[in-house]
Amino acid sequence: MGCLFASQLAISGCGVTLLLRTAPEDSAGTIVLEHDGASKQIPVNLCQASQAAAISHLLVTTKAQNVVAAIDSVAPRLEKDVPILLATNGMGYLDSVRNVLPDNPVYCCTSTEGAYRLGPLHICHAGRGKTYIGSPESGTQPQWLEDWQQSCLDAQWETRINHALWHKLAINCAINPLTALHGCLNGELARDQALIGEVSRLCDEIADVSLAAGFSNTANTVHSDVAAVIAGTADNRSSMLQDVTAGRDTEIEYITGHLLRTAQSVGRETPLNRQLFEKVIALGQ
Ligand code: KPL
Repeated sequence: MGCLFASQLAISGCGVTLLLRTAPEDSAGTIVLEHDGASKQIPVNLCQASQAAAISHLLVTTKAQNVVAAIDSVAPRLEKDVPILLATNGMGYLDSVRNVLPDNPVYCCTSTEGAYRLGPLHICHAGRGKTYIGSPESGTQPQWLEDWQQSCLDAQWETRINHALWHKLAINCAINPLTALHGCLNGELARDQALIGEVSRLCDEIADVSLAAGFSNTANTVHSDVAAVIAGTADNRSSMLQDVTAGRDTEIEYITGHLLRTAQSVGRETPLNRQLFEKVIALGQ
């Protein structure tokens, strides 16, 4: 997603620098973007994060568990007014971000754009979607959003971004742990009778917590929305399955973990989600 956003912003004329963990061989880089059978080369600047010059806007597209370390690595180059946009799966990292950056305006984003990685700085833009950007702490629409809206991204301001993030989290809670544990494509969750039952029971728990936590829209639609996402992404390997297969840390702490913490704070029981959480944690040990 980082390469997709960077390439679209660069195409529309924004100066874009990709901040990397390690030093690039050359500071002039190229993102290769495949879309609709055509291949485009988009020039961008490359720089090791720890060597970055002053940053005017920071977009973070790391895995949830790496958000704070990524911000920490550039914190000395961030003036207090630099906006930070977090485009990361899951929820529950905002307090840790605030420990590092107490003053900066922080925004969150969730997107239905479809993109996957073909290699380093090489992506396929598989399907167009919408990108919702908002302030989790009740800020107002910033001017830089116009840069996003002038690009090919269909970006819009979302006043209730926490609801949009929770809705995405609910879908990820129902799909990602099961696919990671069973090593199956998303579509298998709608084909296997036992898995169909598990998805439904997960959604019952998620709906219950959503209602108690004030996310009634998600509570009302989670069963049908999860079914629609499973059908629409039937051939996908979920991001959690990909992490498990590659031996990487998963985002479980920020997906199901956040659901469990929320459930506890509103006094609801979520035994099946807890069981899956523990099993996914055990996979990484
Ligand atoms: O967001 C996803 C993920 O894999 O993280 C879904 C919607 C489940 C698509 O695979």
